[in-house]
Amino acid sequence: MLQPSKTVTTTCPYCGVGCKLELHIDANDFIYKVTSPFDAVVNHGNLCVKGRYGHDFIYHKDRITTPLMRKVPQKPGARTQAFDPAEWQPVSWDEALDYTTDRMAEIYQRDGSPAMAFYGCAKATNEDNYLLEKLLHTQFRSNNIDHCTRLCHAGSVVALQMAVGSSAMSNTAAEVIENDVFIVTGSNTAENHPIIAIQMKAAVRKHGATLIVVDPRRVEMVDYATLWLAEKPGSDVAIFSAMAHVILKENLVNHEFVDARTDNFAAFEASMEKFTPEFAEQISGVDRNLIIQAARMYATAPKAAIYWTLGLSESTHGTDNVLSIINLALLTGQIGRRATGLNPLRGQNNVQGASDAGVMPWHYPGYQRVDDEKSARKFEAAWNIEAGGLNRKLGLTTTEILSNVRPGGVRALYIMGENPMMSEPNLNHTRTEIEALEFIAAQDLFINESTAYADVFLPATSWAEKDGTFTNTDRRVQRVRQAIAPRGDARPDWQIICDLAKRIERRLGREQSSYWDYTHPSEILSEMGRVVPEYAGVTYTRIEHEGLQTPVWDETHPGTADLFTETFPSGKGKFHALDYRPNAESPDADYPLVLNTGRVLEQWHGASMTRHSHLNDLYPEALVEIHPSDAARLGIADRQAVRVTSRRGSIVLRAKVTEKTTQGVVFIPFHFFESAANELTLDKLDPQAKIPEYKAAAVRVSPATDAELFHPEISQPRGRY
Ligand SMILES: Nc1nc2c(c(=O)[nH]1)N[C@H]1C(S)=C(S)[C@@H](COP(=O)(O)OP(=O)(O)OC[C@H]3O[C@@H](n4cnc5c(=O)[nH]c(N)nc54)[C@H](O)[C@@H]3O)O[C@H]1N2
Ligand SMILES: Nc1nc2c(c(=O)[nH]1)N[C@H]1C(S)=C(S)[C@@H](COP(=O)(O)OP(=O)(O)OC[C@H]3O[C@@H](n4cnc5c(=O)[nH]c(N)nc54)[C@H](O)[C@@H]3O)O[C@H]1N2
Ligand code: SF4
Ligand SMILES: [Mo]
Repeated sequence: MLQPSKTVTTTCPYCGVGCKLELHIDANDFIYKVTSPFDAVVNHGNLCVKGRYGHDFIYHKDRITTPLMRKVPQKPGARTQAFDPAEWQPVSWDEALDYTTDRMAEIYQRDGSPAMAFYGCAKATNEDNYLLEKLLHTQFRSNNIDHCTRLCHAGSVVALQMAVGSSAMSNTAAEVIENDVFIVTGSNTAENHPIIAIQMKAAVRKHGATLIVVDPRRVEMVDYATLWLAEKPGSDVAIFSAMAHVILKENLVNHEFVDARTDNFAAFEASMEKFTPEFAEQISGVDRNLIIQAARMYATAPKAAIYWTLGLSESTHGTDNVLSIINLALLTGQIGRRATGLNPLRGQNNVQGASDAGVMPWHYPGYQRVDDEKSARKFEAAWNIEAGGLNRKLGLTTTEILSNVRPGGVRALYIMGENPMMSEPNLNHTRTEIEALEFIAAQDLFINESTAYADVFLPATSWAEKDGTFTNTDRRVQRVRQAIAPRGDARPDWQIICDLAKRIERRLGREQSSYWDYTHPSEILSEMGRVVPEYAGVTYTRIEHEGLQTPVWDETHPGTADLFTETFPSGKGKFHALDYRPNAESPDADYPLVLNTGRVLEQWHGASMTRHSHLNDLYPEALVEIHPSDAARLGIADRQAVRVTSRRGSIVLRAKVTEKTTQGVVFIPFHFFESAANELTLDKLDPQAKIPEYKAAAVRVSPATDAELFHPEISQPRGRY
């Protein structure tokens, strides 16, 4: 019999929508029910299956709640992922932290700052992430820090910075119900931002908005669309530039906006000449008339907006893809007003916040460049570092960190809450790099495919066991509240980092320099607000009931729902001339199909959380979606085992024969270690944003047998449940 004991209001730890949760907790500290209040500004009481049912991972028996150390330290080149509990021993926090300090200090004193690298965590709070970058910057004087934003919206962030000088969503997600026309592209919104999708569906069905979907997959939002541009993967620059071509030719340009608020129009206009609808049709396979109609609808609507996710950004031309839609918004003036704008839907619950907090290799908190003398001095003063002490050299990005492991390169990796052995492209390459590391410290809730390689495991508390803040996709800083006691000896990330930082400081003879004596995360957020102007006015008192949308310039500022109403942070918005470039790998006779990878509603990335939850029962196995015409040609039946092979690797999984994917394209979710999609993807990067090509690899599919479904070559720490 459940004994209701208390209710705690907090924020969902899964996606960037940032829904408000009420956790109902019994006398045994068990969260037995999750609800949401109807007056919640983001989600109006709605929750998706993860927000409502996805929290039982906190109590899973596999959760690690004591610090662990390898009995025999791993050797570079001979690291193993096999998680044999007999090889580990539980130790005290003092022992684990002293050992981590010694190993990292030793490597730093021998090889210097290039040897050190950190991964931050978009699941953890702003406060946790702010301290993690402060630790690396101040103690190891390195900028080799990054997180999953690089694998996610890096193309969007770089393009938006180039064109408008800001990288977040320009408008508030809920404004979608006021749009007259909206474009959704490269986003499976119904599965990945389900509560925003509810609002999009209402925009169409209740408020009469017109939806245009541009996506190679027949995602659920297509059911609500007036136009579906079912393109070939990688053809976005051609499609969106052809729309610009039509707008220019038919003089649907917003000249007033272009004259007053933009730069570089002439070069852009000239580069659009070649993007005729005929040319775009040839590249994309989309009927030219659909492109022309889409252009007219978007340009002539009183209020039109663009929402996009990874289909644009996760590409070797991700920056160009996003520049092509920014060009459209500037050309038509569909930006800087309510219910318009450029809206990248951010993925993780706190990827916006971890980026704002400076867990990135080229920036301090608040996007202040590490190679800018003025900002380096500012942070030296704030963190009590001698003048010239901070490193001015741009650091390595996520994928670059795991491509530079060698003597003279990266030697030690500190992973706070990421799972690169599931999320990085071309896992065979990633595996070789991880195996060559000299030291790995992991701070997570679970042993996963990556933390299994570590020398030391520092058990962190989950979001339900700590205080802090998350910043959601529309820049809203919201409270996360401790609802239950930490499991076992687990500690909040911010406390682990402070404890470690003080030890490292002492070990390196930097006694009493930077400040690490916080008693509560609110003090950390205040410190962040003193160095990040956009957060200056965010305090725990002000966000007690509702979050505030950054920028919040001071303690009386009300927050900002819509950006760029008067001007862009860069002054004028900059048009960019574009050329079409194909994907890094195109299908050929040996590998005739395109592999598209992504997500399903019930699972989360490498699935450390969801496969330790009952959510796993809802979608327990990887399936490769294949179009009926391709399946018939290859002699593949629904649910039959098949082998999918690329130039990098090969996996076996069951087929799902469905028209959700288009002809010539197969889709695999990347959540399942036993048939990990990233064994197949390629680690080619966008030259500007350094984001990998996750959405297009050339593969072949052939029938396999059930006996081949198990992969002994992929060891499996989570094979135990
Ligand atoms: N259930 C669940 N929800 C999640 C997550 C999760 O793991 N599980 N992860 C979160 C995170 S971190 C993120 S970043 C978001 C991601 O959210 P989404 O980007 O919606 O996620 P994906 O499933 O990768 O879908 C990418 C979409 O891009 C399309 N696409 C592929 N190639 C192309 C192309 O060349 N052009 C265009 N225009 N489209 C293309 C695909 O068909 C697909 O519809 O989801 C967040 N929400
Ligand atoms: N093929 C392919 N690959 C992709 C993508 C794709 O579309 N296709 N998408 C990419 C994208 S967009 C993303 S965002 C990445 C995601 O890649 P990752 O960030 O590597 O994936 P997660 O599985 O979310 O890892 C989060 C880890 O944090 C832990 N964790 C949860 N809460 C906390 C906490 O409070 N503290 C600590 N210390 N740890 C915590 C979890 O247990 C988990 O192990 O994957 C990328 N990889
Ligand atoms: S939409 Fe996102 S934030 Fe809302 S309940 Fe679902 S996973 Fe959580
Ligand atoms: Mo992401």
